[in-house]
Amino acid sequence: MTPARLITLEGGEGAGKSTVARGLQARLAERAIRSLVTREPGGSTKAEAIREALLVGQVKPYGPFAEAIMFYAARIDHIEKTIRPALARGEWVISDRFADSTRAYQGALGQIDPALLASLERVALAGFRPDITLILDVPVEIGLARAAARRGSGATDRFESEGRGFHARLRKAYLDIAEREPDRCIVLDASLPPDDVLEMAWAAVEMRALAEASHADADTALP
Ligand code: Z5A
Repeated sequence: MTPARLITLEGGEGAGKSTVARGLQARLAERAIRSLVTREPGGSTKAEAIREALLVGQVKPYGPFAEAIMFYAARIDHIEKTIRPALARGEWVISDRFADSTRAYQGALGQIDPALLASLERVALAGFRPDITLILDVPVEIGLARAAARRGSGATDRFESEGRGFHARLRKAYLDIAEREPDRCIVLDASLPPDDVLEMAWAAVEMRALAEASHADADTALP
């Protein structure tokens, strides 16, 4: 049997993560693989409550490190209540954002020593990590234009309202993560049309997660 995998989708505003998440779930279903699409911040009852506070900017006055801690409080509940149980049931999990978002966003907001963020991640995750992370890379202007078009006349949230410089630092932060962890991360050109992005995402999942799963099956098969 194919072991369940945790796939995370990362990227800046309007990169197309939710679109790819739905597409990957459909592709997995064609292979008769059950999956759960979830998101961060959120994905469990308590984490969704924390999401609300974070996105309206209630934690902003306490500074980026306090925000990082709150993202981790939500993440711990999300892992325990949603992600681990789904993996234990044999369902693949596709999470729209995960720990790299804290590295990139709270890191890009500045003033946080990367070593401090890394310590927080180490303590909170205790080695738990995604099997594969797809980083949807899109030029800042394109991502912000997509997010604005989708939002219409609705209000921007805490992070959408940050300036262009922030979003440029964010993009670089994600590319740096991918460069440091090439075994886990794959960067996709998310400026292409949705169908092309999904094709690339699916090819990456087939190559990394499904191929590894087949090898694992072969390794454990009886002669
Ligand atoms: N945050 C943080 O700071 N620290 C953390 O640790 C975590 C999160 C976990 C969550 O916002 C915020 O929390 C986020 C980071 C911060 N910052 N903001 N803002 P959210 O969950 O509300 O939003 P988001 O994660 O940024 O996602 P998004 O803006 O909704 O975008 P998306 O999921 O990447 O894109 P989409 O919904 O799939 O597509 C957006 C639009 O573009 C939509 O109209 C699509 O039809 C269109 N689209 C999608 N793909 C394409 C392509 N390929 N071509 C053309 N148009 C496309």
